[in-house]
Amino acid sequence: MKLYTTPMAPNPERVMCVMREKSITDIEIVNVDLFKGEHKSKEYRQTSPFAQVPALELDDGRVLTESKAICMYLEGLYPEPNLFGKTPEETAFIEMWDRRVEFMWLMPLAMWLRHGHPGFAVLEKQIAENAPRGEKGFRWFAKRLDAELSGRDFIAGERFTIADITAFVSVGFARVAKWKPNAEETPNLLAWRDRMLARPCGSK
Ligand SMILES: N[C@@H](CCC(=O)N[C@@H](CS)C(=O)NCC(=O)O)C(=O)O
Repeated sequence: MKLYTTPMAPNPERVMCVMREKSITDIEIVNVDLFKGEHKSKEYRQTSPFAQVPALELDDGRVLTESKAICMYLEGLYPEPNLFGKTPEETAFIEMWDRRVEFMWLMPLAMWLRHGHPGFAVLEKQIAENAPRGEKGFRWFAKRLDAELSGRDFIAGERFTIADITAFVSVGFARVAKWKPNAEETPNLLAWRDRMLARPCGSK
């Protein structure tokens, strides 16, 4: 299999984190340079019709896109360690948190950066008022998540899951906005981030 990816970009990084946690090393990595517009080429669009990364080309030539779908596929192929839940209840609670983190944290962050950071003008027709809306949503959810983490070590419960991965790639992407968890405002998030950095997911 072949994974089309881009270093530092949050959605591909979600898949790369799953690969590191599951010690998956037999997938060929192909880097696509978004800032050079390689993903918009006619050739790449034949692989990924929406011109996005990540994209996983299967051995039979079919292509799977959408980071979460790729992560779920890898979970099926490499079940250990389990990241998506072992019982209906656990799976549902993990999914609840993963969706919250993706939609209420990663997406506002993407809006903040894509509309507010000059480096992203090549990818986005920037609308200035979207940046503060995204920033506000991102900062609000950071505080909300910090409060949740005062009572547990991981985003979705008592163990590391895909929800931690989605949150961890969000924190990585937030560095571009010069945002980091800090001891004054988000101490629990800071401690959680340090736990993530000590895992395979955090090692590059
Ligand atoms: N929902 C998709 C989103 C994929 C996505 O937005 N990828 C970004 C990189 S993180 C991309 O390829 N952007 C290209 C562009 O904006 O032109 C997923 O989860 O894979």
